[in-house]
Amino acid sequence: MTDQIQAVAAPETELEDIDVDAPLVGIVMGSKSDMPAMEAAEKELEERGIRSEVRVMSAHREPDVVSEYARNAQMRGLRVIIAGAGLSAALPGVLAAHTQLPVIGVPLTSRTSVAGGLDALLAIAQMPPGVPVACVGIDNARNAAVLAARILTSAP
Ligand code: RP5
Repeated sequence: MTDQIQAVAAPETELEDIDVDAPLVGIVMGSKSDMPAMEAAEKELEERGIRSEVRVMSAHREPDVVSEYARNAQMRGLRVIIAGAGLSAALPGVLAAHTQLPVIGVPLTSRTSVAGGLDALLAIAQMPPGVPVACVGIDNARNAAVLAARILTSAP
């Protein structure tokens, strides 16, 4: 009898462990200086009722943090990652190297860009075959959020 009660109770315990408020979209950027441009993604997702989280981590300055975030993302319930970076914008590509989740890159016009963000756009878009990163327009974090919403609503 005790065993039967435990067998019935186990699934309830598992359900309690699932965080129903877990974010679906991770919004990541290479520097705090990217925040003003990337806030548009958070705002767009919020208006659509899509839960997101915002993190600052640099592919060049904190490669281990980026790798760990990407490796754990799917397990934590994330479904899409939006990654904004300027200059030699490695962040979206490095994230994509460590996760199977779709990654949407946002090239940013960093203060010290010598090419008005074109450097970041090429760094994000020109990924090697087999490791895709979607790329929206320069500073167009809002479009990244719209694309993330479309991915979320089209997946089964
Ligand atoms: C990139 O370098 C960041 O994404 C940012 O756009 C740019 C400059 O970073 P900070 O020097 O402002 O931290 O990695």
